[in-house]
Formats: sequence, C-alpha cells, structure tokens
Amino acid sequence: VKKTKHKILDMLLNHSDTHLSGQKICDVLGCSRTAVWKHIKELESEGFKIEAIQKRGYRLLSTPKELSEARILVGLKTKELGQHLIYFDSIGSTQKEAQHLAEDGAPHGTLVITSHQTTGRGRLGRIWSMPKGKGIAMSLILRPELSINRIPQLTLIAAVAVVKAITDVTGIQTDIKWPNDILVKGKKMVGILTEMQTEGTNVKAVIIGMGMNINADKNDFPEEIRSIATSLKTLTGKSHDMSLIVQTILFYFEDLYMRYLDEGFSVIKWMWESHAVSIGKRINARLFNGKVLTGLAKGIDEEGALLLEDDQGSIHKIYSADIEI
Ligand code: BT5
Repeated sequence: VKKTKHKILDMLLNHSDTHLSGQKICDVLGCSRTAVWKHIKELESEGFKIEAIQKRGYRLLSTPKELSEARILVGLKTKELGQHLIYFDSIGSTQKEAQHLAEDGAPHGTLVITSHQTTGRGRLGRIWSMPKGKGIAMSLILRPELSINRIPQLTLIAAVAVVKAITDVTGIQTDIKWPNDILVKGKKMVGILTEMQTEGTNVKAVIIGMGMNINADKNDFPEEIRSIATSLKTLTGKSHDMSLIVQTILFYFEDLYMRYLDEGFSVIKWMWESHAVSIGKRINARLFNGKVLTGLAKGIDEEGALLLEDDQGSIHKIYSADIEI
C-alpha cells in the first residue's frame, strides 16, 4: 500500500503546471486538510520545494537532488524491483542488512538503500567509502531460479543496467571493467558486489550491492582514493537527481533481467562487451590466491568468465580477480 504522502507527491508531480487545492487533495485521498498540510510539510523537510498560495493551493516547484524514499517510489516503473523499498537515513552497510533480510525471507526485488553508509565494504573485506549524502549505496535482493555457476552473470547485468541508466539521466558514457567496476576516464565511479546465499546446490538469494559516486566533489573523498575515484559531479560540474538515477537503474535492471531469463545470456553478453574497456587489451589479472596472469583479454564466455590469452597462446578462464589495464 502506498502511503498518503506518496499519493500526494504523485498528484503534485502530475500537476506541476497548476496549483492543486488542499480540498481537491482531501477529496481524492479521503483525508483531512490538516493531514495534507502535515504531509506537505514533511515533503518540504525532505527537500521538495512546494509553493502554497491561499485559495489556490499547492504547486511543486522542484524535487530534491538528494536521495528521497518518496521520490524513488513515486513513478517507479518496475513490477518488482525496488517496490519493496527499505530506506535508511543512515546505516552501516546495506549489504549486511540485505543479507539479514534475505535470510528472514525478504521477497524478490527488495531494495535496501541509503545515501549515508558508514561501514560499506567491497570484495575481500575491502572498504567502500562514501561521502555522506553524496552517493548511493544500495543492495538488491533477487531470488533467481538459476544454478550457482550462472550467478556471476547477474553482476554483468547490473553493470549494463547502471551504464544505460547513467547515460539516460546524465548523458555521460561510462566503461565497464570486468567484473564489477564502472569507470570514466579510468577512474572508478561505481563498484558492484554480488553475494549469494545457498542451500546445498540451490541458490536461495542473490544480493547485488552497488556503491555509486554521484554528487561528491573530489575533496569529499578520503585522501587514499582521491586519485582513483570519480563522480558524476566532478565530471559534469553539477549535482544530479539521485532518486531518478535509482529509478532508472531498477527499470533497466528489471528489463534486462527478464530478457536474460527469457532469451539467455547472449543478448546481455553483447551489450556488456560493447561497453567493456578491457577487451582486446593487454591486462594483468591479479587472482585472489595472489597469482598474477598477464595476457590479452579476449572477451567473456557464456558464463560471464573473463577469457585471457597468455603469451604461450593458452586461454585461461577467470572467475574472480582484480584487473589492471
Ligand atoms: C567493489 O569492491 O567495488 C564493490 C563495492 C560495493 C559497495 C556497495 S555499497 C552498497 C553495498 N553495501 C556494502 O557494504 N557494499 C555494497 P572492490 O572491487 O573490492 O573495490 C574496493 C576498492 O575500491 C577499495 O579497496 C578502494 O580502493 C576503492 N574504493 C573504495 N571506495 C570507493 C569509492 N567511493 N569510489 C571509488 N573507489 C572506491
């Protein structure tokens, strides 16, 4: 059920060219004028600019660039992804929270999200840092009926969804670095972390975490990542609507995911490869056992593994590693 506040926002968004009288809102939603006024005040405190003129009513002047629960939900064009939204003003790690929720039976499509994550993590226990309120940290719970060996493909679907959404909303073209980084001019803007819960050989849940640098300035990042990180703000010089970016990612993710279930991985593989930076280049693959393989990145296979041709001409299938280009 949609909250009254969300319904009011929905009405305001659809009537931004005229004033909506308090009475009209009451009539449509069946609530009191005081209730309407209270919700309007709440929306204002969340950054929505609303003009109130006596005898005419309310008009929405602008929506906040900051992440907003109401703004994500109102106008969200998905059937499942994100419809069950767990929003936090601040949290340690959305990934950790999503892991708990998944164990407790949270449905497919549940999204845990914040723009203030205090102890975010990357792969192998590495730190994911996020300047407060300047980025998006979210973890999506999926319940796919897929075998374990296909789960890494979901990271690649997520990457394609993010690339498409960022281009749609901002016009910025981004590159994918296998398996889980989105880069612009060689600097990291988004990191993806895919984890799963299994029972025997069954996949119970997959949790796809995404950390995105949106409205941070260069100096907002901690010293140690300043030279390797980038954000949409540093690239474009302006702030972007974080809720709209989330909506758009969820839309593309769901669309690609359905196509993937219907048609298989090949359609995704093709899109993924067209955005990949490492393919056709000489790379070092630092494996998690410490070994380094050097050679030519040939592409990905049907499972989503990276294919690397070494100098002796043999092909290695790489399932997880850090890639240096
Ligand atoms: C990743 O790991 O890139 C996956 C990051 C996933 C973060 C999301 S946020 C929502 C959800 N909740 C969580 O707690 N986690 C997920 P990896 O490939 O291991 O890269 C980690 C490395 O990226 C670090 O060691 C830093 O070098 C670098 N790094 C950390 N914060 C960064 C940032 N904000 N921007 C760019 N690079 C960063």
